[in-house]
Amino acid sequence: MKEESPIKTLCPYCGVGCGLEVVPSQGKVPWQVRGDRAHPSSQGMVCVKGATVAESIGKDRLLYPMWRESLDQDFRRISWDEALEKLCDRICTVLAAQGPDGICMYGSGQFVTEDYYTAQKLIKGCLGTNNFDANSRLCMSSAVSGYVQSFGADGPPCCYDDLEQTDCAFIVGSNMAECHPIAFNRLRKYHKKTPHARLIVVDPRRTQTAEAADLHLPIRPGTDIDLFNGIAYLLMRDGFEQSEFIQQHTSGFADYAEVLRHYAPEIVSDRCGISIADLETAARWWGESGRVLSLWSMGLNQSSEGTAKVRSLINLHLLTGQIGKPGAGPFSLTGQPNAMGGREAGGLSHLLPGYRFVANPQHRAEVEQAWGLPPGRISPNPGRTVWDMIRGLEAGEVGLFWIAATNPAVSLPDLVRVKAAMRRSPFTIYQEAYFPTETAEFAHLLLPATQWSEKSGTMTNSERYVTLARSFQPPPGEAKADWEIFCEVGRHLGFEQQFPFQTSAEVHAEFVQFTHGRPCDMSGISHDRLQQEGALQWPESRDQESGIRGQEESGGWGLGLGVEVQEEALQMDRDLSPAPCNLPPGAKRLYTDLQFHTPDGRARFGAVHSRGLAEPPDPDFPLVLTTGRLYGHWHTQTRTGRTEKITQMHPNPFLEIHPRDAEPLGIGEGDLVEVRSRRGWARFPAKVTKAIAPGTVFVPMHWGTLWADNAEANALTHPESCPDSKQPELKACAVQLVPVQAEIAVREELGVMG
Ligand SMILES: Nc1nc2c(c(=O)[nH]1)N[C@H]1C(S)=C(S)[C@@H](COP(=O)(O)OP(=O)(O)OC[C@H]3O[C@@H](n4cnc5c(=O)[nH]c(N)nc54)[C@H](O)[C@@H]3O)O[C@H]1N2
Ligand SMILES: Nc1nc2c(c(=O)[nH]1)N[C@H]1C(S)=C(S)[C@@H](COP(=O)(O)OP(=O)(O)OC[C@H]3O[C@@H](n4cnc5c(=O)[nH]c(N)nc54)[C@H](O)[C@@H]3O)O[C@H]1N2
Ligand code: SF4
Ligand SMILES: [Mo]
Repeated sequence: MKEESPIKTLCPYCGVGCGLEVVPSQGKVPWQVRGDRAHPSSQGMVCVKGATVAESIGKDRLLYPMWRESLDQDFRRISWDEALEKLCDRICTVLAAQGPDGICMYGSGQFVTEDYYTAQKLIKGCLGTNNFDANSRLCMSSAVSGYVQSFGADGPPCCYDDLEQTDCAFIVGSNMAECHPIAFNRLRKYHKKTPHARLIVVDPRRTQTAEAADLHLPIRPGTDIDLFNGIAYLLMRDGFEQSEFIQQHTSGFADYAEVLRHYAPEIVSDRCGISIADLETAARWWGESGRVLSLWSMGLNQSSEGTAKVRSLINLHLLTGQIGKPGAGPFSLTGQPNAMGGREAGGLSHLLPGYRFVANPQHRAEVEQAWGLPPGRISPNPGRTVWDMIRGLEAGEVGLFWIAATNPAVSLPDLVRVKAAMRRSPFTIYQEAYFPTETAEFAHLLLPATQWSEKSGTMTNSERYVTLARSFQPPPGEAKADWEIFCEVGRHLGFEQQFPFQTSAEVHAEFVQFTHGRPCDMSGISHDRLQQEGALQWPESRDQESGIRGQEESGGWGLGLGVEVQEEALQMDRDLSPAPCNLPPGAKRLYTDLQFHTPDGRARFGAVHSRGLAEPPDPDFPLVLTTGRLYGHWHTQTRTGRTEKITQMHPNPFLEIHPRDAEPLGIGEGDLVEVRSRRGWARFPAKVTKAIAPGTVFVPMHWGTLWADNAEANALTHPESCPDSKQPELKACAVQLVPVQAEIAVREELGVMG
């Protein structure tokens, strides 16, 4: 029998963005999923998450809108009409009583770009508040602000081919083997067969990624800036700096060089907890390699100095001219499948579509005009970040809290405080694919969302490839795509003109106009082209694709963005406004011409010292807790907790602890340990291992209250954030450990039980 031609789509899990092929199956799961060999990023490979994604799609779905007056009541099913009525009534009430800033939406890097774009139009445009933030705040925002500060614009400049062309890969704060497995496969294969290529991994844990390294630097959590400055010190000492590059293409070198004087190897080795010899080796490998590629993710971003960490890493590239050529550059690995699309569509509270900024008057005017809204409708003030939303709930300043495609009752820091705040919310809407999830407990109105396989839309991966995720089966129950819900609400509120869309292709066609002439230009990309040609990489401008078509399409939009307008915008908002992009179409790498998006075209050194952890260990809380991911599970387990192969792979949460820390506390393998921070507690069986640096313990982030009792990583974490990116320090807080047996004995002795 001849096989039906497969449906081409995209893996909805991580930012590697693997292409998938789906074929109908007679088995228990009606679809069989495999890698798409034609996809440029993944070349036919998939990891366990992508391969098993179809299994959870049909389980425990939220099928109908559900409503309750207050959180102590049960939900009852209502119609979509009733749901829209209640939602829009509430919006009007809040607008009248509190003004637009009483409305908050918290979205997700798991939106397709079309969801993101319609949400921006509704919230920032029609309703006039910038209170839209996304879980990317917990994930990518330090990378965004680091790139913007160093290069004048966001956007990872590298591509996956660089993994196979580098002489030295420097992976820092990233467990690629488990979290970006297919990108890591490409690197590992190349590394194995290329004797001269070096792999350095910087991580307090000896992860699977570190296992593959030629050199593992198990630094103390939070000491990355010391390490980078220490490496730079040695690069300078040994004459590896590229003076010509520095002179012609950078600014701020003198201040940077001044900072570096304080980072002699003895000091750095002591702060980071690594040997001078290893530090020297790392610096020598960096200096001697013709092409150096750095790769990072949450170990840098999730920090109270995340932006400074990113900038200090980029500094090393600027010092040695390691950018704008194959196999080199600072490569931020994006976490979620469409965190990139979110940035392009303006999906953080300080952004507007097309890498624009709400603080820039020119940008606001362009967007207002294109949206057919009166001048001044878009607020000049950046909106609330997600943590400001939580604070707003505490203060009674939020009248409507709308959550979509994220599970904050597991994933936000300091959950005790978050849950108390969410309990105070007068009106919470939760737009979700599954029921139950932990966040449903805090919602008044549940809106059923379609997900992967049931909705069409685009996502951009870490290397700027845009892929169309296709719908190939009907929605369950009455579920609707997020973008459809946003459009319906918009129309219900009277914004018919702004929301004429019938298909996600139409939404996409409008969105890409906003990228024309911008650094993230994808105005030449359409659903049609993606269907026919497969994934396309930006920049991909309509001008290059077809000059004539471009002109026709831009008619009346006011978004042609003449260069003079750009220059003016730059004058008004120097730090925030990237210059127009003049790269060749489909450029695999950015900055090959060494022209950066800053007003003077130069990349900027950041002269920064480390401030250390926001909550360093002390005698009461002597250990640093770090948190992260496992290969099989995805975040809060809404899908992977419902996938047999994966729950077998990772049945339980656990605490990694070094024998040197375990012994004095009498903690043995498998013993239940209570972990306490200043904010909360949780319990985990101990995994005693030398794979973690002494003084540091690790727990996975995946177990919310639905999947285990008292094993929430975020019961312990704190919300202290990077001042620039507002990204919380989810990677480090101070904790104490108490073996549960000892705990019970003490309580018995004191006669207190419970
Ligand atoms: N299997 C799986 N893959 C995923 C996801 C998932 O849930 N499961 N989620 C996706 C998402 S959204 C994201 S954001 C990415 C995250 O991908 P990663 O960032 O690779 O994953 P994490 O485990 O959060 O953290 C990475 C490492 O940072 C280290 N670390 C902690 N503190 C420090 C420090 O101070 N300095 C340094 N250098 N390292 C430190 C931790 O020990 C950890 O090994 O993964 C994506 N891929
Ligand atoms: N301690 C600690 N906490 C962390 C982190 C950490 O490393 N440590 N990492 C942080 C990071 S980087 C991230 S990205 C976050 C992730 O945290 P969350 O965003 O809370 O995690 P997910 O489980 O991915 O939640 C996504 C939800 O969207 C639903 N969903 C899927 N598709 C759709 C759709 O198309 N529409 C709608 N409406 N819903 C859909 C899923 O069912 C799921 O409930 O966690 C953060 N929290
Ligand atoms: S590497 Fe990421 S995108 Fe690729 S199959 Fe695995 S989870 Fe999906
Ligand atoms: Mo993330």
